[in-house]
Amino acid sequence: MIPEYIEHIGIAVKNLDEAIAYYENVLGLKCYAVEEVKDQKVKTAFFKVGQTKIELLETTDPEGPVGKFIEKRGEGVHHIAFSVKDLPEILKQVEQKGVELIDKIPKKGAEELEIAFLHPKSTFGVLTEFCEYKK
Ligand code: CMX
Repeated sequence: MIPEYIEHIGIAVKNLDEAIAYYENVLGLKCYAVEEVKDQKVKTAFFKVGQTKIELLETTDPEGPVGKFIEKRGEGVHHIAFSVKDLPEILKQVEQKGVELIDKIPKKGAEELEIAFLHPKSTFGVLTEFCEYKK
């Protein structure tokens, strides 16, 4: 299993509009999409940096994963996402290697991606996402 590239880096923020303004006005990037992912209890904003994206994450629920993360650890890098081919098969392989999966079956993420997370306790403290375009 070799990830193709870093699809995105997820960054937890308290206020999406304020964070978007920073990425646009200071870094000069353009926010090309804002999307709510109900299943993940987040509102997301996307920027492209070459082939990789920055995904800003604002929680829509204090009890959601990003709400709890900000409460416990504050704003900052929340996860790293690798683009892969044949996500279901890769999840099986990774689990066989003793890594704890958060999602055994891929879910629908932002941007019509199929996504699945590995537990940060199994990945040296980095919440790791695999994602695959199905279209
Ligand atoms: N990165 C690294 N460590 C993290 C973490 C993160 N993003 N989120 C939580 N942790 C740590 C916690 O600090 C805690 O560590 P300690 O035990 O040392 O305190 C440990 O993981 C367990 O945390 P917890 O609070 O007991 O468990 P949670 O209920 O917060 O769940 C996690 C943590 C990772 C299982 C949960 O956040 C999850 O299922 N995440 C996957 C889904 C997700 O993050 N969705 C949002 C993004 C969606 C998108 O990109 O579209």
